[in-house]
Amino acid sequence: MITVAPTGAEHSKADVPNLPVTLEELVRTARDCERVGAAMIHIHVRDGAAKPSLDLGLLKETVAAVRENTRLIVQLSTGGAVTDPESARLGVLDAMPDSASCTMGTVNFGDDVFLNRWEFIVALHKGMQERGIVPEYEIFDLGQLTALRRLLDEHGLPSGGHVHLDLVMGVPGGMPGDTETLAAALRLIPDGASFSATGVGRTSLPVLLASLSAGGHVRVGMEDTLSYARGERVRDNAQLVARAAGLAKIAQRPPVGPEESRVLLGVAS
Ligand code: KMH
Ligand code: ZN
Repeated sequence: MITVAPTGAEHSKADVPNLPVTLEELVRTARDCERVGAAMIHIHVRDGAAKPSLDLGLLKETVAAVRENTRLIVQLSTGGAVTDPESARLGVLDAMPDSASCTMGTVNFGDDVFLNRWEFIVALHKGMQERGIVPEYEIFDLGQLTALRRLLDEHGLPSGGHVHLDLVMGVPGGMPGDTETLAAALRLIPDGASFSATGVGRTSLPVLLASLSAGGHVRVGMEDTLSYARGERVRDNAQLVARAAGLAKIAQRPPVGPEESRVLLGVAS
């Protein structure tokens, strides 16, 4: 399964003019990425000034537009930007996406701190259980896999009954994006869980290849990397998805579409 994370909250439109920030750009990106092999889209929305936003109206409009134009599994970020308050991040669930991210601990995030207190994580987990939203647990460091096991032990399985997580590797302050660390993570993944992996910046390709070889799913996109190759900027998100799909085929693990991915993740059709 290939997830595309097309926008994120960190890059500015002024610095990255090809970053999809308007609803129209996002829908076009979603369509293009579905065509070349994506099954899920991880969305951060931007406001009219291209700034990251957790406005509920915008989120609802975005979920509806992507659903209308694609069959992609729609995942909203509850991580938002490092400055977003917990209340607004929890409020994302009221947009009723198919899936939402749930980061399993606090991590240094470059010069910032991405704060995820235990009580907040539990509130997100329970909020998704109540609404029938399937979480993707975001893992920025190995100890967060231990926290995930504790969460499941104390608060039960997520909606859909299946556990899916994404290893977000190579964030300055989190775990490195390399094969050794991915292999170390495998030992800590809860039994029966599926995993995806994302390498930030120049770790994008090593992590993609390591995950494919380890039986994992993959996430790519301009949220995570703006460089396609040494000295070459990414043209658009579909370019990254197409490369991931090609490598997956070479690895004899051809991409699965949205329908098969819904069954895999326990997302209702
Ligand atoms: N923007 C980062 C602070 C998520 O989407 O859930 C958090 C993030 C994780 O991107
Ligand atoms: Zn994100």
